[in-house]
Amino acid sequence: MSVNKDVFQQRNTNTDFQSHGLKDWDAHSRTPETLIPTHCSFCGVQCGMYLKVRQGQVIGVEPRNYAHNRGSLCPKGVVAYQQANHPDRLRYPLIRRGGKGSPLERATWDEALDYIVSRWQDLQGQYGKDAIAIYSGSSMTNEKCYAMGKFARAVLGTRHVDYNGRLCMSSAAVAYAKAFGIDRSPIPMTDIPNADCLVAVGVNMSECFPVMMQWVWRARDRGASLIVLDPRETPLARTADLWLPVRSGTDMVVLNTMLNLLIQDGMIDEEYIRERTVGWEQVRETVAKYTPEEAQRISGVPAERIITAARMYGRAATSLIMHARGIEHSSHGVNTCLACTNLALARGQVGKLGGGTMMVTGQGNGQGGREMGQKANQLPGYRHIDVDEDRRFIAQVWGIPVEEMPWEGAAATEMIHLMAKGDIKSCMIACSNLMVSLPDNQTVKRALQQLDPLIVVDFFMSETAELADVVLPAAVWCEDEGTTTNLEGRVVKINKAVEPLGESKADWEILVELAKRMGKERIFSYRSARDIWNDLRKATKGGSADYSGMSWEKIDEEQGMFWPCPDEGHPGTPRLFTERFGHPDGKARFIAVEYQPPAEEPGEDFPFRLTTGRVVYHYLSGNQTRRLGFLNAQAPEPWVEIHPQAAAKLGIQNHDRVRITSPRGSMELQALVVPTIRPDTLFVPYHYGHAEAINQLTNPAVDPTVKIPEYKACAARIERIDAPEKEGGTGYTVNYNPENMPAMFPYAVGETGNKKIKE
Ligand SMILES: Nc1nc2c(c(=O)[nH]1)N[C@H]1C(S)=C(S)[C@@H](COP(=O)(O)OP(=O)(O)OC[C@H]3O[C@@H](n4cnc5c(=O)[nH]c(N)nc54)[C@H](O)[C@@H]3O)O[C@H]1N2
Ligand SMILES: Nc1nc2c(c(=O)[nH]1)N[C@H]1C(S)=C(S)[C@@H](COP(=O)(O)OP(=O)(O)OC[C@H]3O[C@@H](n4cnc5c(=O)[nH]c(N)nc54)[C@H](O)[C@@H]3O)O[C@H]1N2
Ligand code: SF4
Ligand SMILES: [Mo]
Repeated sequence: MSVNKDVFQQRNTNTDFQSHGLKDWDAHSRTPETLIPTHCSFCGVQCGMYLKVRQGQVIGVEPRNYAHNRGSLCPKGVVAYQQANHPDRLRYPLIRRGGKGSPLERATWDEALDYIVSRWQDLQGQYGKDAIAIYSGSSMTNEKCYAMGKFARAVLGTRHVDYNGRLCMSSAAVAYAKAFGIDRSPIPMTDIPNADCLVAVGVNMSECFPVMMQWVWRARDRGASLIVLDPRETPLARTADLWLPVRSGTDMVVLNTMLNLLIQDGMIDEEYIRERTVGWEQVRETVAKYTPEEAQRISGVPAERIITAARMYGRAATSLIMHARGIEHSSHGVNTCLACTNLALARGQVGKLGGGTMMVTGQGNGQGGREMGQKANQLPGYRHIDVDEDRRFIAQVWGIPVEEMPWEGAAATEMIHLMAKGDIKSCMIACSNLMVSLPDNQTVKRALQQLDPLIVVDFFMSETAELADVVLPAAVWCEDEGTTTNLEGRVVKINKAVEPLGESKADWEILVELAKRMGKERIFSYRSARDIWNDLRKATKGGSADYSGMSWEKIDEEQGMFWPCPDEGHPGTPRLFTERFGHPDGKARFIAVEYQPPAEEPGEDFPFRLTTGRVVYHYLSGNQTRRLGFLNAQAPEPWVEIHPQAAAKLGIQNHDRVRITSPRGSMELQALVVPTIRPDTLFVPYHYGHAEAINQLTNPAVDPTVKIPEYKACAARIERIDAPEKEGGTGYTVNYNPENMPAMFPYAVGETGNKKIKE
């Protein structure tokens, strides 16, 4: 571990501490004894950082010049360290000794773990192995995610293991597996500057991946054009050449229309299509009926903007479509992602330097989390649980008979139904806060209350842990080591800065303790994260996400390594598909997809489209960031964004208390009247709990293939709190005419023409 102490001591004595009137000891107490190189605990960028450690405590953070963040950190990154000594940390296990309804009381680890194991053994004896479920998360290292999947299948023998990535980018994952044969961003973010045209589809990059923006700016500096599809004029859209203010859930119609226009204008790459793809004819026939006029009617984007977008995209020599949850959180998420891959393949972009498509995966280890075998249908290395050869391989690595390997279990969203029905009797949730993050959360609450015991592993008391029968205190990220795989497929090393606080334990250690009590020590006896790393390298060998050739040391030397990396001499694979795609014939697949509306559309009672998402200050369910200093001060409660025209019609003024209601529930919050949202749309950030959780209102409809929820489109109404209740709807219909768009969106920039498109 590199310790740069001299530089620091020198810098601190030379700073202006004295000139600010601070005493010597102030300066001194901030002087780190050690700098631990590591990465941020939050989003999928996984910025490099140094943690400053003094007397066994993390006291601050310093920039680290890593290959993809180049010393930058965003507002969340600079306070992530404050989690380590936070006064709210859970320090010892808690248990409800008097059963449901009794208080959570302090327990010893032995008491808590013995209780869990004896209940699990009873339940499995009575109802079978699948009576227990594991629900995990991708903020954990690869080592922990791998341990979760192996624990569920090899120790508990249950088929029910899934994770919060199901709620995240699982639709994009399926789309890439179908189109390209491998589920990973084909290029690293450092390639973005090579693009001549960037298309951002449903990604609020400036707020959600702030440090990634530097690569977009570099492309812009080179003259790249930027097109943004989003119902809100996000900070990124405000800098774009072209903003397409698409109605939530309708992107597909715009994307298919763009492809049709490319065909009509002869802007497709015939040779690439012939040499490197299959399935083109059907796609061409399908998109032929998508006209700009019809697209305008459905999506609300003016036809001429769609035409301009197609030309801008079509003319660029190198073009890159970047997409995230705006299109993926949809009951047709897989298909909309396929509309993106179809476009990029038709332009011959995938496999090109800086071109193609890029799914912008969200969680810190969102990419690795889905490759390690904690997903219902997958085994480590991106192996498939229904393929005989894959089952045999993993059973042998784990040392269990293949007959004992469970088959595919329920997706996270389906588990809720099985809990409500009583098929799943107990669940251990680690690294997830379902009461904030799952749609229609009142149904979720009823399901979780059926479980006995519900076990939650977390380092802060969460809205979900409040319902638990047993709460186990986890270590935070800087109290353990391991690896994460960022949104590029770059594997980075997380280092341990300090010992776990209080009695808290790393998630994998908790599993080891449970396995021992279940008599499964032989197959689950890890003594360190490195033991697990070595095991997972074996387990991923030969899979599409092959980590077997990587070592922790080489990861550090190379500033991250990209999978697949099949042997120790292999340099890793930053760019995929340069020669072949992942399908056995090496070719990409065009897949014809048709527009279908969201599962719930506005009507008389619920005239608005409600969409949800993030703001820069908070992370996911907010259980971490709602406790961190200035982040919470900036956004202490949720709000609803509403366009001035809609607000005026309803007599709503900025900061008024309003009530929003969907077919599933109702909540009160503050109105933020902004000209940056479509007049028929409402937006609420989802980072809050209890009465402030927007998931009281969202639609639990899911994509049929992958079961990802439709967080981005449901029907809702809004009224001022003091407005009289009306029978049979609000009497307000949203009358939005795309032709009037410039007047409605004073900030709409249109095509500025100030960027040169390179031929
Ligand atoms: N600050 C912050 N950063 C984060 C996170 C966080 O919680 N906070 N979470 C991380 C995680 S796990 C994730 S998944 C990512 C998410 O990153 P993003 O996907 O960028 O974030 P979201 O806010 O979920 O949605 C993005 C945009 O989709 C738009 N949108 C809504 N409906 C539609 C639609 O139908 N079509 C289109 N084109 N756009 C639509 C919204 O207006 C929003 O601007 O962020 C990661 N980074
Ligand atoms: N309405 C709406 N809902 C959404 C979304 C949306 O856009 N709109 N986005 C969805 C998306 S993309 C996502 S990814 C999900 C995320 O949903 P969740 O997974 O429920 O959210 P998190 O806040 O990440 O939950 C992680 C919990 O585990 C804890 N934790 C963090 N790291 C660790 C660890 O290493 N070990 C343990 N044991 N605990 C840990 C945190 O304190 C927190 O309580 O939310 C989804 N829900
Ligand atoms: S961009 Fe993401 S990884 Fe980087 S500092 Fe911000 S939250 Fe952390
Ligand atoms: Mo996510």
